[in-house]
Amino acid sequence: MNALEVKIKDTFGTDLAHVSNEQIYVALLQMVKEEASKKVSNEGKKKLYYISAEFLIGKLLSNNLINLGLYDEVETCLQQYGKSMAQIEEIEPEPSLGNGGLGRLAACFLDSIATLGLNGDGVGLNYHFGLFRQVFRDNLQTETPNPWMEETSWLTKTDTTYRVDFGGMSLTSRMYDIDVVGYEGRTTKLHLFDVDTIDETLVGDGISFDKEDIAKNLTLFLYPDDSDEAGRILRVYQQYFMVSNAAHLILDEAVARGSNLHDLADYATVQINDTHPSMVIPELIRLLLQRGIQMDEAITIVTNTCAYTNHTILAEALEKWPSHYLQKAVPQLLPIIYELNNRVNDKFHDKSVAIIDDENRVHMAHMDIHYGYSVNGVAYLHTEILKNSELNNFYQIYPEKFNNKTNGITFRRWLLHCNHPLANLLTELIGDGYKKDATELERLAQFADDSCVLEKLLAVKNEKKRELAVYLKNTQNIDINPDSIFDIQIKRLHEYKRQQMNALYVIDKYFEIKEGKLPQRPITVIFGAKAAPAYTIAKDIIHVILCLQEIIANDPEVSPYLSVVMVENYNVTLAEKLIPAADIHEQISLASKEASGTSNMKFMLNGAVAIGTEDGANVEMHQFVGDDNIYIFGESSDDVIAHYEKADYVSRDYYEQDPTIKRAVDFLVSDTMMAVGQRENLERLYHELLNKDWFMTLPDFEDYKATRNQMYADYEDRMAWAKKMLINISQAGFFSSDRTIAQYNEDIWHL
Ligand code: 26Q
Repeated sequence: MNALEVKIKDTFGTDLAHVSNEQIYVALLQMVKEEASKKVSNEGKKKLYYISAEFLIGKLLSNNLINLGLYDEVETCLQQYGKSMAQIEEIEPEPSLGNGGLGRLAACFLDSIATLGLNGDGVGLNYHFGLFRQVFRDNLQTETPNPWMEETSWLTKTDTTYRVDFGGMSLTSRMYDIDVVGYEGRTTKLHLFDVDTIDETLVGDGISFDKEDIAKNLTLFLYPDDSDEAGRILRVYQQYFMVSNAAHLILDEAVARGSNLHDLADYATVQINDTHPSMVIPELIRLLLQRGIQMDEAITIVTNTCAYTNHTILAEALEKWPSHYLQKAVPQLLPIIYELNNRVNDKFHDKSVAIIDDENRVHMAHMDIHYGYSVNGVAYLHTEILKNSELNNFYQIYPEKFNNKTNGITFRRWLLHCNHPLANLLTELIGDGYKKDATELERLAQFADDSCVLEKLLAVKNEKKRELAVYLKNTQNIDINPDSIFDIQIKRLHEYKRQQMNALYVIDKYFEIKEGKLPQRPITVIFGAKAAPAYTIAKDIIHVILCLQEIIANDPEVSPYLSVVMVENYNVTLAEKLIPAADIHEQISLASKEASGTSNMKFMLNGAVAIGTEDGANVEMHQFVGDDNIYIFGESSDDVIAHYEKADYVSRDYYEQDPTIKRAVDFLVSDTMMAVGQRENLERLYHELLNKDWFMTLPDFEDYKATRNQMYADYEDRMAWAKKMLINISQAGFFSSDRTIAQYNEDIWHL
């Protein structure tokens, strides 16, 4: 009997032939937890604490089996009983403890920290409901709760508890752990803090809940973005709860490893993932004061311990908490924040670098930059923009603190787990060294003109496209034609990401087909995106896409050549199915706005070709693959930044001067759209594009259209296209999160 058979026998007293898939899942989960706990955890004198409000870990079963080296054995065993891992995976709920890129990055980083043997843990919150489940009704997004914790889950309850004080009350926390299994079985931990008093029955209609009783609701929900006004103060409670627990843990563990706290920076380093955990700075100072250290020294110690990562230049996403929020939720921190602010003001007579502004708002990023030892951006261009424009005043003061760490992705999940046929082909061609050293993918380049290899690559893509078609049919009752071009845009719905520009292209193509200008091959445009529940325009854009989906599907003139599909409830699990099946991926953010992007890297690794602006990590991808293997269009970030400075962009001019644009925009409020959509939503988006278009879709439209059409034409030379796919894969090695984490360690953490 192998390990799984033994486990089934021990747990259920019977054999594999007589248990349900649910029982197999439970047995495998327990087996993996036991195997993981037997592995050595990474150790060392100095330890990293990666604090993040989000860890979008996704399903863990297959990934952990792969990393433990057990996957093949389990799959073979299941197959003997007529079952497969794919069926068992379906049973696992996805822990969606993140919104998007930032949370998924944190999850990839933990995988790499474990794999590289670094002494580092993640610290976050144990949300009872992950990011809302998206349900489409009447072509509109609605939200329902998304539970993920079941009786048997990946969580292990620990005995670690702390008292966390808030204004007027205190709570007792509890730490839960998830083992993070790196490749070949090295482990670290993800610590998720919770309170025992959470009341899941508070949840009312949809995802609404009583926001008053903190003891009952503190960790109930992950915040779906920052546009929900009502819950902001609860967000402050959450953030403080997270960092206060982290700070206690950090100090206790450092002391246990031999620190006298004066030397804390030799024992601990804290990576602050965006500003959500920024209160860890004043909290650590507060705890050091309590333990008898003087203010001057406490500030120095903490400054030498904390490092900050910035993930955005969008002003509205930079957290500024009104001081009365902090006064209410965490009054004990305010005197410390005032002290930090006074020191800044005494030293620099420049309001733009103050921590507290004239409206009494606390700028979390400013605190991080003054009182941390490192500030990093997440792609080359992003870091340059931080240094030269957004944070230039800070860069002038602390040039030595600024550094770039271009994001990366874990190849275990985004290739080995999600694309077995491709991984097998790569192993056949270049051996399996690439699984540990991603730069070995470069060896693929020798096959760039080998038609036999290129055919195989196309066959793998074809297989994954067919698999996706079956999956979407079975799970969402969506029909797609696997012989069409799959052109995919998947990411949070945000105006700066410009899903609306993609939709305008679809409208234009619809008109062309109506006029008899037919595509050489059918095109399937696939979207996946959740909009923050309070982000009205984002929801309007989803509405437009769903309306287009319906109109085109029901139009026999158009549907043989074009189809639009918006998958429901886009999440990590769906990404793992969509990415391997993509021919083309859309990375079309307004230049300067996307800090990095990480799905771009996942698509590249899976042999899809990008259409994109020179934004975020696209810039580096372009440098790696060269002009022939990526389709770049649109205004440069410099020009975009200049438009904002001069405030000289008028969308109506483009609308009036370009009949193609006018035709597409007008269609939003046409009778055809009104017949399937809501007037209010459609008119609002129409007026938004006409009168504002803050993210400048119209000026880039013609270039976008021409570039995309060129791409479809080039797709017809199948060998030339396969070569582009191969070059993309061969150049993806740089975007491994193992490389990113090695650089964090080398330049920032020094573990
Ligand atoms: C802020 C305040 C209150 C409530 C929520 C928030 C909030 C939540 C999530 C603010 C921002 C986020 C998420 C940001 C994010 O995902 N940024 C992305 O980070 C990726 C990893 O670095 C980049 O690749 C993307 O470019 C960037 O958009």
